Amino acid sequence: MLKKIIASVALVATVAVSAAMFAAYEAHVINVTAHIENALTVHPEELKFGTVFPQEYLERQITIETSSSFQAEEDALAVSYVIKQKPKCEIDTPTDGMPQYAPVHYATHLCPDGYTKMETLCPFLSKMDGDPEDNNDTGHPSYYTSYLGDPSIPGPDDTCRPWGTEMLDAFGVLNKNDLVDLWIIDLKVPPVDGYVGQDWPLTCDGWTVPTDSLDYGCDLWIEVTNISRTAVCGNGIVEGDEECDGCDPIPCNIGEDTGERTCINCTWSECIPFLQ
Ligand SMILES: [Ca+2]
Ligand SMILES: [Ca+2]
Ligand SMILES: [Ca+2]
Repeated sequence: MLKKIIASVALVATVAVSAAMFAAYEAHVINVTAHIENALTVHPEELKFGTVFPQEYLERQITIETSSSFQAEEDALAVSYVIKQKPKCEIDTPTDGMPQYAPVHYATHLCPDGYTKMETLCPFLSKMDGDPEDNNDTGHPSYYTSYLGDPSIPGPDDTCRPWGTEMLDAFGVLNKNDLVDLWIIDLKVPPVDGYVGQDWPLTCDGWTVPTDSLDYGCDLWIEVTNISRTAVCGNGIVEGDEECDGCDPIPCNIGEDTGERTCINCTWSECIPFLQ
């Protein structure tokens, strides 16, 4: 009995010691919070081409701009994004209150329960830079190139890129000097399998849709890939504390002499007079 008591006392003592070894006598609290806002606004949220017919050529526009909260954030300099094309899902049995369409799951690319992937419109859409002046976006042209420059009038000299080549993503950048990007999304309507007319160019063989009288769909996903808060010298954009970036020299005067300042490491050099 005595032995037992000693054993349990010893046990309690051990526990008490180890508790003392890990006791905290001082605490500091770092508050971690984040207010999350979207960096981009996209208009419109839906592009409807409606009922279309083979050989028609239609264009729609979308704008992608920095959100007002991004613009208000002084040290947020640039947003990079990608425009991807993904399958579109349509409801199996229309029910009141349920949307007819749904996007695929962002990671698995599967449709939600009760929805099925539509026949795809994706390969027939282009994503073209509608405002190339900003010089920082890369679009992806249509599968169809019109020899005469007017895709609505097909001719035998028109060409298509090889069938089955993947439609690549488009890439865009917005910054404090480039707040809105304009993109042109075009649809050159292909013929239906089994109804291809003689003027559909030979290189466009295979560029068809499987069935007549059917809704085709495609979702454009605009995904932010990077937010930059640091000025990058050499990217051609004057950001943050930069005075210049990759631009031509500017004229200047020293007394009666004229000269120029050059952009060195994103700062203007002193005024260097021209040699007489
Ligand atoms: Ca642009
Ligand atoms: Ca841009
Ligand atoms: Ca820069």
